[in-house]
Amino acid sequence: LPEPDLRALDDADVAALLPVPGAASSKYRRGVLGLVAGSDAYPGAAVLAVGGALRGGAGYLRVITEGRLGAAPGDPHSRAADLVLRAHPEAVVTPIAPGDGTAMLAAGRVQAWAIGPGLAPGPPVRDLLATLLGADEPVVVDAGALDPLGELLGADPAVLRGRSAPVLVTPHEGEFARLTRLALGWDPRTTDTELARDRLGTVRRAAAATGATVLLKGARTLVVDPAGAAWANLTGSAWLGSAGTGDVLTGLIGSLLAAGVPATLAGAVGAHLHGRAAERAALPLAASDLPDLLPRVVTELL
Ligand code: NPW
Ligand code: AMP
Ligand code: MG
Repeated sequence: LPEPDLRALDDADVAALLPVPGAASSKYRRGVLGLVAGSDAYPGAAVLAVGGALRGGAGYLRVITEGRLGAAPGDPHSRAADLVLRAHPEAVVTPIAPGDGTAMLAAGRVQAWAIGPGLAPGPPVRDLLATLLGADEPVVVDAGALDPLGELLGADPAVLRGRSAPVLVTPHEGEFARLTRLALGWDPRTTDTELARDRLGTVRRAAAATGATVLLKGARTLVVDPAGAAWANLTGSAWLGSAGTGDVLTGLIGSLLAAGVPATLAGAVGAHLHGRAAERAALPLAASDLPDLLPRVVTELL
């Protein structure tokens, strides 16, 4: 690696960091993840994120989808919830009205949150996110929750500094440019040039300025915490560039956070496992193959 201060995890490191249940474990102690994902427009993103979370080892998965609280099965306002339950009956799913943070927080015992896959960016998601940031669990923010986070940071640059638990953002390059424009006023065209010139330095500046741990996805995924500690991911392949793979990663990282893995390592371990799953996929890979491949990857590691 060209940068001396850039670390990378190997399989042995990841094996040592993976949460493994012990005799005193229970579904609650292994980690309860609250996953806010999926809408009428993008129900599939919730299914993919749930797959990543379950195969990331979450002990208990609470899924909040955008719809309408109390919507009966078959109601269009429970579309994402219906699909998730059909694919993953072990998930506990609640459709809520867009922006209804009270209903969301009523989900008990949540130890970490993941928010964004398949959500429509806008004021309702911004309100949900503000509610989560006001609580004190670690949060992974992706996809439709990234612009809302950028707006919250733009309005109050210290919004993440007051909380004791970390926030991990997982943008692709397009989302990174939008997030840094909204949060920090960076010009998106300059950001693209800067990323090409000095990817690590640019992500470091974003992490330091926002107070979030930043996982920038792409052919060379980097994870950088606000203090500048940085990991490069060495697994995966260009076959990952297909719709929905990032949604799987978000659920996977969320479950690691819920199990107590520190944010930056949860990002690095999640990216490593996600990439290994991609390396084992039959080609061309589809995002929904990845959760099914994670058990082989983890079994081989442990
Ligand atoms: P361009 O084309 O390069 O000029 P968006 P999204 C730019 C959900 N999904 N990778 C690019 O600009 C997600 O969870 C649901 C990608 C483009 O204009 C989100 O909620 C699925 N884009 C929602 O869809 C499966 C890059 O950014 C823009 C880029 C939207 O997510 C699919 C795209 O960003 C999807 O996961 C890069 N490296 N670099 C489902 N089955 O339910 C620049 N761009 O508009 O946020 O779109 O990533 O598809
Ligand atoms: P998303 O854009 O949110 O669906 O996330 C895409 C996922 O695919 C991330 O994990 C990226 O790191 C990965 N990915 C996309 N393009 C490539 C590439 N060319 N090489 C390796 N990984 C990629
Ligand atoms: Mg995505």
